Amino acid sequence: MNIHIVTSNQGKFREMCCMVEPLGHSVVREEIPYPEIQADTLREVVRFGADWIRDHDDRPWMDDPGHGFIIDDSGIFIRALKDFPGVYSKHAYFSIGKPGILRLMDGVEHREAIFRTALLFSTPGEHSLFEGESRGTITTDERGSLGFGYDPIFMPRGSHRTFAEMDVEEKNSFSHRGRAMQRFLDFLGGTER
Ligand code: ITT
Repeated sequence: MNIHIVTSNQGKFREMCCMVEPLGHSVVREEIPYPEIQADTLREVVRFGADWIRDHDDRPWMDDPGHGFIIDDSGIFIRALKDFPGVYSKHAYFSIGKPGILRLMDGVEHREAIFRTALLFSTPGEHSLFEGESRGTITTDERGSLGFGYDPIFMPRGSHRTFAEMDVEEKNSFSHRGRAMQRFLDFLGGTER
């Protein structure tokens, strides 16, 4: 399968490539700016985005059944903040950033959070949705320099290190995106068998 990963985020691309390439699929990154609607769920965001891309983009491979594209919308849902930033994760990242999140969590004892990914794979005539989540906690300070986004402040359950203290393979083994990708790859394996 030829897989086109539509993302502006190099970090996401690296994580997905790392899981897909060893299976022999060809992977390319596509910069197709699509509107990210403000919706209640990540699922709605990727469904709208994929429909929009199919309606507005006419790259030659779009109609080839041997080619499909992926879009991924992710967010971090912090229980003590009533699931904020959640679907607003991108906006929060560029406004208050990680320091702002840590300030909101100042003195908070119960620091549980869930990272979620909705990943949509689109081939001509079919959309398939895969989800993944990773439960963990928000740290009290930033730790680590790997990864991207909120990685330095999220520690998955079962580890004493943040995602930013893990290499790509290790993060994938714990992460929301790694789990959604695994579901996608299982699906792909099933359809190609
Ligand atoms: P796209 O072009 O693929 O949409 P994006 O960076 O806009 O890339 P999202 O809307 O899915 O991606 O992400 C919302 C925010 O959450 C954004 O600030 C990301 O940096 C951050 N984020 C997403 N996945 C993450 C992960 O695995 N680890 C840390 N931060 C993440």
